[in-house]
Amino acid sequence: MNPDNPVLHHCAGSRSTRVLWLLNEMEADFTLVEHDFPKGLRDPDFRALSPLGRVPVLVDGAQVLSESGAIIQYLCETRQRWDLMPQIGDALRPSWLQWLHFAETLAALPAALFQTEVSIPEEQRSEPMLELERRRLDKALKYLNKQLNGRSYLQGENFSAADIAVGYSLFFSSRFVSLEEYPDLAEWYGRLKRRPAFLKSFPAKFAA
Ligand SMILES: N[C@@H](CCC(=O)N[C@@H](CS)C(=O)NCC(=O)O)C(=O)O
Repeated sequence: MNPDNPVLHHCAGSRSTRVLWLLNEMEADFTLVEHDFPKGLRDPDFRALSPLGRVPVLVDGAQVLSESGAIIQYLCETRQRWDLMPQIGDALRPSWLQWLHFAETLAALPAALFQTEVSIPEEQRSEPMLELERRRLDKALKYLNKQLNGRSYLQGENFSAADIAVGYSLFFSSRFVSLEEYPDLAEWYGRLKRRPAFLKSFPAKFAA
């Protein structure tokens, strides 16, 4: 373990996969610390790094960051990966930032469905609430599908870290919807899934 390397705290299949995928795209040197979900996140040593007990956490020297969007931007900036994030002044920068943050607008919807599934006994679940979240998810996916029409990636012909952020949200969403209903979205996701860094970052059962 090289003490100069950034350390990523990760749970398989969780939001920290965004950061793992980015580090793999960058072919960066890093140390991966894996935790069991959710039990491992209650560990006091981990809680000292992440007060909410959530992943990802990236420790890079004195910096400790725990929002996947912030970590993506931080890594692209500090590693000067302008192929993955447009620089200030680039015409694509504002829409790149918009996509980076849209990723969490989208992920919040499957997260609500997932939390209900794992934390609330069936008889206590609110069907109207679940139906509302499903409709909001469908609306967001239809929007994304439309944006991807005629494009290989979110910003045109070139892959960027925005595709990683939103691509993970689509992975999460696909647990609850069939992508057949969103053909342009499905094609884009198929393109992402063929990337070697994707295959390295997701558990094999999800990469198929
Ligand atoms: N907005 C945060 C969300 C982080 C998050 O909620 N991570 C989930 C895993 S996908 C987690 O650690 N949940 C544990 C918990 O809520 O106790 C990000 O994008 O990094």
